[in-house]
Amino acid sequence: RKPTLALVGATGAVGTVMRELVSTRDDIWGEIRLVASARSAGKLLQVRGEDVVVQALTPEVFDGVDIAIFDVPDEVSAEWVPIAASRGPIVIDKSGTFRMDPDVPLVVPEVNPRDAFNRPRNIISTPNCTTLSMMAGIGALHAEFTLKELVVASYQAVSGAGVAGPARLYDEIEALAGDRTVGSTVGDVRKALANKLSDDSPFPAPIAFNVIPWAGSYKEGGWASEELKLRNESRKILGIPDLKVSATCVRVPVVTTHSLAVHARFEREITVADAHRILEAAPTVVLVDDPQNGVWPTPIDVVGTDPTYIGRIRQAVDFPNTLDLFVCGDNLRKGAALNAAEIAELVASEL
Ligand code: 11C
Repeated sequence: RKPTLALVGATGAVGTVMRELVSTRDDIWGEIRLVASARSAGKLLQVRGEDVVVQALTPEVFDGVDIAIFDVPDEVSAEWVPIAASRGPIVIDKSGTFRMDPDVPLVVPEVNPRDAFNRPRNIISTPNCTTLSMMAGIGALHAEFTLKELVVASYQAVSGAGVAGPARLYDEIEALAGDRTVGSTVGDVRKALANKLSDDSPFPAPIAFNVIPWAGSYKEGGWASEELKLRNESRKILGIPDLKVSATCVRVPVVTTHSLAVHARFEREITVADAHRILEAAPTVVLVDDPQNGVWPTPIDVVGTDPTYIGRIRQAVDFPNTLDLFVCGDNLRKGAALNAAEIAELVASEL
């Protein structure tokens, strides 16, 4: 019998990519059940070229399900993931709710696949898209050179904030288009937007023509939740509890694909040639690193694809054993849906 898969949050930004992925990857699934809030129940959505009726989130919807992938807000996961897990399926949860629970593995198949098979709560978490964007590459470098410190600046796409993110960016661009002076005096972008759009935005400042040094919610000490997630999740996935990590997360006017500037210190000397050799051999990493010829990864050149792209690899001049590099990864694919699909395929192999 082929396993039954439930996709919870099937109508969201990640859910949409999830349906596309299960329709195009190796078809190991029997029934694929689509689940969403009561508001979306009854809708028809396509999976594997067929219309499937969306079912409402209820305890019974998990009966007979082998694996359930959740991509819903943290508070919905907090309530419903334990209910689902208690009714049988292995639950793969994309929310932040269970990631740091010691009884819930946090899995990136390229880095710590074995952790997926030790899951006391029947739950596996999948990391934040910002963390995930660099994990395959950093994990491969760590396996040979032992990572000691990470300093990261992110350049995060608006779709990280869900479907409302791109909607807002497009609205703002449309509202500002045509005025070739806007962006040249203090307050002119805010004023132009206030005249044309409601201030109901998923972002705390205008995102068109701008960058915003904030992603997520406020945490003690002035940290944004994304920055602490990147630190704590990297430590757990890599299995380095005392890894030194510091991050600044920034939202940029890119639709999809997160980028990260990474400053990584290792236990011993590592050269650019070492990094090239390791990353070229990493199956899900694409090395795009020929700066003399203008070759490096950019978000618009990688969006919609599965790998992590790495370039601009330099040996830090003033910091021993340290590389600086630039990573791009589609935040909805490897950053979210793809990692969950890969975990599902991994655990399905034991069913
Ligand atoms: C963003 N990384 O770009 C976030 C979205 O913990 O899974 C995902 C939040 C999370 O806004």
